[in-house]
Amino acid sequence: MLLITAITASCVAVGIAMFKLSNVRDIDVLSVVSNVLMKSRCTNLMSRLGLMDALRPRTLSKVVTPNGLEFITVPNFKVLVGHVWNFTARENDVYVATYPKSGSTWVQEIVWLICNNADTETARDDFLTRRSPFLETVDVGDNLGIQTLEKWPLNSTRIMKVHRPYEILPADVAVKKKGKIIYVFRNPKDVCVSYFHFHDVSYSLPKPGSWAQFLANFSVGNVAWGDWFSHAKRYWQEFIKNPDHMLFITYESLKSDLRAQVTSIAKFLGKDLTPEQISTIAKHCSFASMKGNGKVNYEHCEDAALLDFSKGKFMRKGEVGDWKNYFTVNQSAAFDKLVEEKMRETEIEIRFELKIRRSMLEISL
Ligand code: PPS
Repeated sequence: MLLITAITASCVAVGIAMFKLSNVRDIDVLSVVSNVLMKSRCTNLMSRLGLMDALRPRTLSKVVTPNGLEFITVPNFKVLVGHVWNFTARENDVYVATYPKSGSTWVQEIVWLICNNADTETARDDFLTRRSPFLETVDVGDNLGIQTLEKWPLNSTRIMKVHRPYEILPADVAVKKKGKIIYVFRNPKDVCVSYFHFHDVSYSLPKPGSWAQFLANFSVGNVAWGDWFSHAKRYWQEFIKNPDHMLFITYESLKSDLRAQVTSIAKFLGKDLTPEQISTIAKHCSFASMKGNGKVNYEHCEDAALLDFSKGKFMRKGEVGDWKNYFTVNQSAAFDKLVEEKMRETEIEIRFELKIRRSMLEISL
């Protein structure tokens, strides 16, 4: 009798567990597993023993998105493609959209400050990855993703980072035009160099190979998040068609006149800032300031064994024109030709270097 009761109770327990598990989403499972590994310090230990490299993806994954597009991503992000497409957007959402390594962190911090009365004190109290989650990841430690965004209070502004191409943003955003998008564009030569280094630093990405190999892969879109050219072009088209829905800014203009760009982002978001607030934001968001700020420079991801800072820093150089230290004359000429061919039909002004105006030079002399 006791045995029968025990067997029945076990069957009921297994049944309940299976029912519950069948309702658990794959992204939540991924999040739980990642958090358990992190909290048990398993990944941390592996990182210290130099074993994390063994877990890096060797190849990229090609996924067909719910609207039938082919998208290149890293294996860990594969399960998220459909979830992001179905994400319920809100009118007061702000999406900081970029191709990787184009200045998302910079603009996330600027936007957060614009939306929070330039309160740098509060900003310095909490990680940017908690204040402005990444829509395309799951919640892992202090790096928040889609699950947190889904639960965010209705009356608060969700400022989030997104790297995916325009066509596969959440349908609510791409099709129904909910929320506002700020697209940050950066010249592709500097993007390629920054991305090359980041492939060494990030355990989620495959090793980059040699510079020549990486450049070849980048040129044909065989890298995570796909083809740079179509990414930039499609966002540009949206900006031309729907300037109320999207603002298009460049990394180079942020570098050359940060105050002016902060002002135009604030205007786009319908926020009034005083000249003092603009100065506060510009000062807080200079490269030197952000590089030394542990709440935005991703240092905590080293402790979480997500990034390997022995290979380089997240806030690496923050310059326009670093590509000149990597591209050979021939590589540069071939890439220029590609840019000319692929970007012909857009009017984006691509600045590969910042020209110092003569009058400015004279003033400073
Ligand atoms: S990511 O991983 O895709 O989200 O990276 P992302 O934040 O888009 O881009 C990282 C590059 O932006 C530089 N950066 C800055 N440059 C100038 N000023 C400020 N404040 C700033 N903050 C971040 C960062 O250094 C990366 O560029 P590189 O060329 O690698 O230095």
